Amino acid sequence: MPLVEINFDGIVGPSHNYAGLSLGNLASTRNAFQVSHPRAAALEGIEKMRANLALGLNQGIFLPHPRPDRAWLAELGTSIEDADSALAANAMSASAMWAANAATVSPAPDTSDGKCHLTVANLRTMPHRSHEWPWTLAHLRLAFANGAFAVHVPVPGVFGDEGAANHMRLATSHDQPGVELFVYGRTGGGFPARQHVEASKAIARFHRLDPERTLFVEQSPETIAAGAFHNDVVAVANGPVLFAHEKAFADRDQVIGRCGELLPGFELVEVSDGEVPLTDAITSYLFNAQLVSPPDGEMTLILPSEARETPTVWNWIERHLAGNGPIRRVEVVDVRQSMANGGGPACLRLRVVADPGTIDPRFLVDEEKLDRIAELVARCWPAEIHNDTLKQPGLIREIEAARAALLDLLQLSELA
Ligand code: SUG
Repeated sequence: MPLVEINFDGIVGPSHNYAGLSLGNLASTRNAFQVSHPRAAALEGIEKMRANLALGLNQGIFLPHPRPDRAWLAELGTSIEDADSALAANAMSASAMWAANAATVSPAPDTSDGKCHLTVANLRTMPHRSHEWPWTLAHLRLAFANGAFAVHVPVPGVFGDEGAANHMRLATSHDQPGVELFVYGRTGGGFPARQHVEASKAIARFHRLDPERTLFVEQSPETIAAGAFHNDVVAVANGPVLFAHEKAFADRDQVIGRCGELLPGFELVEVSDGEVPLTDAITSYLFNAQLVSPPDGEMTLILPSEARETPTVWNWIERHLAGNGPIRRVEVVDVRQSMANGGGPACLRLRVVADPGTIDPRFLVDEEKLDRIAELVARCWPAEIHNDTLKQPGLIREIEAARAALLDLLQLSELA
């Protein structure tokens, strides 16, 4: 079986809530303490996966992590019963749903040992995300146990790493050697720069990448200050195409020049600030789209519905489709519950280029498996969560039972 791209989506967990935990992520701050709808959120995510399957794409899943994270609270000398409300919110976050932050992935054609390398992200900048990695590692060690993969532990927490959200790959096609771009931020602005260049460099070494085909690119401080807390809020790549806002990178000309030199057939689809101001790009998540190559060959952009509701963005899309640019089709998906925490279609997925036959089939889905997961979600996920009830024993029991039922359904007791 040839190497294909598989999108692994994080199933939205039963504790999904709005706690305003991510400074610099404007949606998270804006929606702090709103009532969340975990059941609707998970069903939205499942519908997005169905849309991917309908395009003929391969689809995988990652599971919600145990919440509250009792082990993490114990490491802090407390428990969910005794923790104050701020710490309890950090232990209850369903943030592992944003699988783009799970790991950085370098497909086999790019690595000197011919393995697909994955490094789990340490996510150390935000306390509520800093305790995801042990469970992410457990997932990846199961899903990618085959010798075709090498799974690495996170780089030391002194250097922040947020995974694939700050990493892009350009290649003539998925199974050809690519050019990998690691995008980092410089500290010093009003909002945290969550990706450190030393973390990116360490990952490139562990992944045995060709230094000649690996670029370390600074994200423009202006975009971080405007609320683009990850590169994937202002740029996305697929095959030989880089789709980016003109302000995405600190040194735009150098990045574009190097990509052109390194990749024959490189195509830039750039959106100017005059066409779509940075603020519109960030609120609509135009670039936090999944840019994919379905088997019919029509490169497709999977956008959140907020993009259709933003006039500058939708006008740009209509103009692009009417012209002869590389993006030939647009699919609109409703992931509003995730968007309200700053997570668009691209945040919800981790891309892995691999032979599906080498992956533990429990982590792969088809329509029928999604039907069964959706039925369980509709039955077991809380309908809504008011942020001031996060410590209620009844809610916690419901959340823990929901996850246990999902592990049972998917026969993944190793993750209990
Ligand atoms: O890390 N939001 C996530 C959103 C992650 C989006 N991922 C990508 N861009 N790839 C974050 O900021 C909000 C949680 C809260 O406030 O309750 C949150 O964690």
